[in-house]
Amino acid sequence: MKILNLLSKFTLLVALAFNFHFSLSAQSVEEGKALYNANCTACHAINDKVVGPALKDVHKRREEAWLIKWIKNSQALIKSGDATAVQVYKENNEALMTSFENLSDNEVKSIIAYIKAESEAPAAAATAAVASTPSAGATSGEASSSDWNTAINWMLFVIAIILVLIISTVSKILGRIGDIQGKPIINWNKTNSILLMAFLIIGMGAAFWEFAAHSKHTVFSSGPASEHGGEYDNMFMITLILTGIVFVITQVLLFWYGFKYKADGKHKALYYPDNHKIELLWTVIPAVVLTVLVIRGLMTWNAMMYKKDEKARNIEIYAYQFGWNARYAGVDNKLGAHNFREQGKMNALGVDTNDVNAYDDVITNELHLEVNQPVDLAFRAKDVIHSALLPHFRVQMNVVPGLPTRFAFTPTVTTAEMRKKLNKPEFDYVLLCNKICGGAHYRMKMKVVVDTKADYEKWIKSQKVLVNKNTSSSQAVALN
Ligand code: HEC
Ligand SMILES: [Cu+2]
Repeated sequence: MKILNLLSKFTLLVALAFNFHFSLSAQSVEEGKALYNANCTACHAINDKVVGPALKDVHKRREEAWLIKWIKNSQALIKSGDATAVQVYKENNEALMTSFENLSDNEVKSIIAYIKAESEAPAAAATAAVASTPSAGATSGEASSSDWNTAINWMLFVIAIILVLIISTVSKILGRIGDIQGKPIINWNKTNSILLMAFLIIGMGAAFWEFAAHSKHTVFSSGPASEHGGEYDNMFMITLILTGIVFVITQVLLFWYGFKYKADGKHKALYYPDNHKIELLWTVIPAVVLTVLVIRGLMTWNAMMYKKDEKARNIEIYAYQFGWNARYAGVDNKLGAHNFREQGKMNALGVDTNDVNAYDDVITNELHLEVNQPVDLAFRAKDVIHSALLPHFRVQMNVVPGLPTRFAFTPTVTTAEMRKKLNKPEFDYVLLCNKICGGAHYRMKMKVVVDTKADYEKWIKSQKVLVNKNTSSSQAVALN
């Protein structure tokens, strides 16, 4: 009955996987709330003016299309001369709102759905309106489509449970009949041995097919975009090939012997207690291979981590739930000090504005790097442990609150070159979070651009420095 049990468990697993898939694609007030909390609460409240105006009933004041344009890039809308945008901007003393171009239209719509639900919640409950949001949202089209998905999920779940019950009942009945007849109806030894072979052939075939079909979609297919990346890829490939060979040999032997020595009375395995030579061989060979791999890895790691380049440009990468900032050290190439006590609405990174080194620092929402120019990234986390992953540059480093980490590297391929190479005009490098750090972890990413020297200089000049030299440090203007 083992196989049947396994089969029923598998069905359950498939049903659960579907469940997961559906809940990911459903977008709703819930999603809007998470996005709003992650991106907007620094400057907005529903009922009160904070940095930006109160957002209550904004869906009534403005058209949806206008809101999408505004939220994605308010500055562009203002510059286009849109009368409403210019007016809102003026009314708020020309304060800057962050652009959210990485949000999709649907994500913006779910934020609007959330604002709408909050606006309609009774005023008294508005501040603690968590419980009221789902029902209020059910009136909008998107929320009802997610209700639909939930219904389908439950149906799948019920079907899976019924299947499990049927399969286990049938196998019980067959077992009983076999008992009565004194001879099992299903020969499990034979069935299992055939299933073992089937598993080997299908599983191995699928693994190789997966490789052939999808490896071109991995980050390895684009080749490394950094100086140390080639060495990293070599290490990866050598390890993959060695373990791949061992994997194939051991799996084939394992399943083949299971098949060959099934208890059918014909094949009897040889009893072979021990052989020192063979034991020695299969201990020493893996030990030597692993030692070589590890030593080589350590050498690569040391070369990558402990080279100190005086010319390297200092950039701080700041991680918070849920986003990234980059802080450039400016002309002096010295990052100003920081202090968590200074963290506030207008100084999200808590930069110490009394430190002269901070005056020319530049804070951005995009990471621009100059091609062939070494950079030294210093990582800092505001809240929980994050992990900075720059897949195309083969860089990853944990970002831990209170524990400075760093990684120095040199990008070698500009964004434009990579777009041409991949034949993807919309390609962009990314910095992703690689630690499950909370509800909106999945969208914690920052666009990375590798520029030519001229483009980089143009870009950095267009950014505002943290503290205008003509104003006193206490009047610091933070950028984001
Ligand atoms: C850095 C602060 C900041 C952040 C973060 C921010 N906003 Fe704003 N927002 C503003 C300011 C300031 C204004 C007023 C217009 C201006 O001066 O640019 C504004 C205006 C708006 C308006 C127009 C209001 C009206 O009366 O028409 C909407 C809508 C809006 N924000 C939505 C959002 C949403 C949604 C988010 C989160 C995705 C967000 N904002 C994040 C600062 C911010
Ligand atoms: Cu994170």
